[in-house]
Amino acid sequence: MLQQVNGHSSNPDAHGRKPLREDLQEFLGQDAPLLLLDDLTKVNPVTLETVLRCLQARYMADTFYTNAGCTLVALNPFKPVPQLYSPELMRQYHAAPQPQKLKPHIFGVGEQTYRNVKSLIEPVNQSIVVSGESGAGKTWTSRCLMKFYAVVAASPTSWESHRIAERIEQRILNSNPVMEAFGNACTLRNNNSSRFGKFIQLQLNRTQQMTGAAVQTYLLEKTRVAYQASSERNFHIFYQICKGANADERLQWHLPEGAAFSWLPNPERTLEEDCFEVTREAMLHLGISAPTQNNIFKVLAGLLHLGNIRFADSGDEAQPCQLMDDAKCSFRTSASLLWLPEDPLLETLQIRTIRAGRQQQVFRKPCSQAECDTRRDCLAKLVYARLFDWLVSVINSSICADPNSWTTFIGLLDVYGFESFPDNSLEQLCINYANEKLQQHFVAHYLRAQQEEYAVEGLEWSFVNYQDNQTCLDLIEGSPVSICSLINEECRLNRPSSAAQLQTRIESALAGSPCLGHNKLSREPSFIVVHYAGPVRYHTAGLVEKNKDPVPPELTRLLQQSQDPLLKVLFPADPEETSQEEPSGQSRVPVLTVVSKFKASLEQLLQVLHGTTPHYIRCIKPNGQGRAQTFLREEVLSQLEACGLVETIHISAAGFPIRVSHQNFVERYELLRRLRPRISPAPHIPSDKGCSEWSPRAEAPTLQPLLQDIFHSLPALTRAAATPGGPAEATPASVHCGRTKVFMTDSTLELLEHGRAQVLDQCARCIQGGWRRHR
Ligand code: AOV
Ligand code: MG
Repeated sequence: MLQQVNGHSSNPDAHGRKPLREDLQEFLGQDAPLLLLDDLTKVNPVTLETVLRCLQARYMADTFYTNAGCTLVALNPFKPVPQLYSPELMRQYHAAPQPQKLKPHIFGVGEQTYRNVKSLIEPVNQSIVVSGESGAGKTWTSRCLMKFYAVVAASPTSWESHRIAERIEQRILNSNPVMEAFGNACTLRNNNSSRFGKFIQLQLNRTQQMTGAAVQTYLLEKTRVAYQASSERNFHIFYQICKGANADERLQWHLPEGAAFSWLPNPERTLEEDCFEVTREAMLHLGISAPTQNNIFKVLAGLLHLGNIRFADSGDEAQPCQLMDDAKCSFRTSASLLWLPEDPLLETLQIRTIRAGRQQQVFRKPCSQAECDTRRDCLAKLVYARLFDWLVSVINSSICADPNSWTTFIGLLDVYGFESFPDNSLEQLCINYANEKLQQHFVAHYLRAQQEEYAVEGLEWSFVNYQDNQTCLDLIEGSPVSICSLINEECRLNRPSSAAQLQTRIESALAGSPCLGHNKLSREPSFIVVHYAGPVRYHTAGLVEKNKDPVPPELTRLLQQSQDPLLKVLFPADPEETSQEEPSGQSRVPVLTVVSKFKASLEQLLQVLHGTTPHYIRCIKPNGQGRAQTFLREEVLSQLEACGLVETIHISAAGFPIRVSHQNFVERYELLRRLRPRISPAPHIPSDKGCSEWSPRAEAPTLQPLLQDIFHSLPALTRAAATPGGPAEATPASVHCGRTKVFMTDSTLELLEHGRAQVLDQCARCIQGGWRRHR
């Protein structure tokens, strides 16, 4: 409408809001260079376009951090910027009387978080949630924050005596290279992509010194051990041992120079993450001795050899598949490195045992070639996942403080961001589900912050009707029926069900949900979830099987026979195995599915987060190629959507996105007051508190009568607006006068502009009339 009034046209943004005319931008305070705007909520009005322009201007000027209300937006520089992370700068933020007045920076967030713990009489735990898509800089940011706390929260006196006497902060920092070596890999999106979620609690004592830390991990992508998408790689540690082992170790681990492993694709690519020495050194600092390390790497080499095992189809269903000739050597090497007896190993890979009937009779069934491969992969995944969990527990026991030595914590959350690929499966469902949960947490927090700002300005207004993403969460996890419950039920019933059946069940049982998208134009069975960050199509093929994550009990029993000291620890000979029975008619073992486990860990995480004051850092990748000085607007835009910044724009829009200083407001609309009798009869002073309630503490008392007068002309304007072609709707409650600013909705701005244009038009006609008379 503004464009009509002003004879200016441009396209609306994705949310139907139109860019403002240039003179209006000036009026709203946009004459300041975007570069100088440290806070995106100061771009006025907050639209995707203005937010993008501001971020781009800053990025091109090497300004990578920008506030967005209670969030910090971090653009990935994709180039070294050492001065941005120097200990001097850390100390500067730490020493600043008001760190929020310094330039936006992760150290500003870090310091604010740290002070929050400190300043309160009743200490409150804090958390920093770092999010963003793959390669956006989450892990980098969390690492920098850990370094920041290692500097500012270092304990000056306490020297720990573990196996190596050193500061606890150093040990905590050493957990990073170890976890990254075992849990990160090179993907299409990021050379050092984290394949697990991580929450680390930095534990502080009464004097706010860091005394320890505890790490919790989520959903390691263990399939990567046995399967890597083309152009991707396995976990870094495998390349590290193959490239970095010395001559002795090569002999011991059977890793001759240049050996080829099918689970080790793209070894020719050299990454800085391939440095074995860094990992070994860090492990040593964490108390993992050289012999234990040796044992770990020997087992990993055993897995690499296991990956080279191939079976030949026997051509007879009753006969087990045999090892291919060229795989026999790999088989023996693997058995010896894993210290497993050869015959049972081979038999476990070749033959399935099924227990059935009342007496649980055992049947033996030779596996097909594909089944043999699956069992081989499953064995590797099982070992790797347990090894990873064990490492995390060793790290925890090395860095965790005595419960009596800490009182508060700062939690750092580095989780996978929202994902949408052409082919999405259970992994993406879990990841996006986690993001929905975190988004809900964020929105609740953001609403609170907005509400606080209104309170400071003396506004009585509430976001009570704001819709968050609960409907989508109900679809995914709600009860009694949801996507998770339906997938779990398929697992529990243990019946053969096709991908198409699952699709039909989801579509019919959840048809009423507005977040279940219309599933047309898909040849493969799938369903669509409309997430806050956009719709995602999930393929149902293999979903149930992945959710079961079946581990044939024979595999666990086999590993319990290993003589290897590490495998003995990872697979203790415990008769109470938690792994699930293979489909055998009626399994009585309660099924703990991947989804149920993930849901439980997520709920636990959220419970922890709810007990903290959260701080948010949204990492943004300015381009997909990892190039410095390249800002691709479309890519950034989709991330702003995915990381929920657009949601904050929505929230702003749900309240009063237009904020104008009293002075500017009066200057622009004073003419409405003076010429009011020409548009309408003398105004009625509205009793609605939105228009008539004035704060006695308004900052500019001289402006108060003028403001009041303009406000009084609003009812007349509203009537004028009811004419065809006038602005759609504006109620008195859509404009409020705060202590320092006037707050209004888009429609009120339109209304005011409409009135102003009418007045100017009348003036012009008067002048013209006078001129004609004069002639
Ligand atoms: P991610 O954690 O968000 O992706 P990373 O933190 O691994 O992303 O960042 C990816 C790469 O971007 C790093 O390896 C650095 O090369 C570069 N980078 C990130 N932040 C900075 C910075 N502040 N300064 C310089 N370079 C940076 V993933 O874990 O894939 O979701 O699963
Ligand atoms: Mg990462």
